Amino acid sequence: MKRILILGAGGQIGSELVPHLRGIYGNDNVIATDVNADKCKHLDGSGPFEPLNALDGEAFSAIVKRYRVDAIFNLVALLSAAGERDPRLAWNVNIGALTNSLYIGKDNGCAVFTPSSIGAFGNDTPKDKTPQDTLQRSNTTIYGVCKVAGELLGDYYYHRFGVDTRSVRFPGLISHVAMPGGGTTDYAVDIFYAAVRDGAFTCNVAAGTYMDMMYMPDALDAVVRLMEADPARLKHRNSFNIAAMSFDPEALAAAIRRHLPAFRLSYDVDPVKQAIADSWPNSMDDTCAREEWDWAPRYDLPAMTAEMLDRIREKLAR
Ligand code: AKB
Repeated sequence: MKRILILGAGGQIGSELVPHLRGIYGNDNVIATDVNADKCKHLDGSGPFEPLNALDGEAFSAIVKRYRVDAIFNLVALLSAAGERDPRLAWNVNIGALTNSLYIGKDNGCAVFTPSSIGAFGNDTPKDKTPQDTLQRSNTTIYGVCKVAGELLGDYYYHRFGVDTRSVRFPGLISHVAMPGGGTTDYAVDIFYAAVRDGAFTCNVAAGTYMDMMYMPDALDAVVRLMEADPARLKHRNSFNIAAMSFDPEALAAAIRRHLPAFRLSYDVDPVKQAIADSWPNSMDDTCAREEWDWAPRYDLPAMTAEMLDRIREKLAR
């Protein structure tokens, strides 16, 4: 990868992936784009930015040609809970941005990275140590339907046109830079802000609900490692299970209490989010990612919790 275009640079992943990639590939070689320029203010001056609606294929294609892009990272998505509020919009945005990335990638010789998710699994998927290749037909969310379709589309463009498409199934991502929005796993970020600010949190997902989660530095590392992996080693492409930690709200609260012993957790369960969470795996088996491109997370629950609390304390103090 020499010239990378990021779609959705102002989102939860993009806000950290853009500076991370600029640190590796050089500021001028990472072109940030977002439909909402205001969300990218924090990137000001650090490298090129173009306002872009990824659904506008002509404008998208013109930017790819102008910057001679050779890798497109499509981070545009309406997340799981937000998708249920407007399924038609979720399909149009999630599949529209991916379709444009794939055909523009094909026409311009670009590799394409697009994240899939634990949301690609559904009610009849095996819940524990969910295998890499398994049942994905029982999906109950439009977000998940888009993710399954996206995985199939990515593999189709690889087999049919030779586009170098690669993807990971991200767990819930935990970060202290940009907030997630509209996801089912958002509680695992919100809880840290509430713990530092109020010493208490009301969780919208029930005790005993286990989901895979990952700290953002590991997610950024996964993207770079996968995109730099030797293609001859890849037996899979779209998408790899990757896992780092699996916990329920009680286990997360217990980890927070090691730093803030008085922290209180209560529940006000959101039935839409709970049904989504119940349909997702408790934990994924990521053996294929470990074997095919040396995936190895660095953060477990205690290490992530300690760092999140420190960073959020600093951030709120500022
Ligand atoms: C969501 O909760 O919708 C996302 C995801 C797991 O893909 N964070």
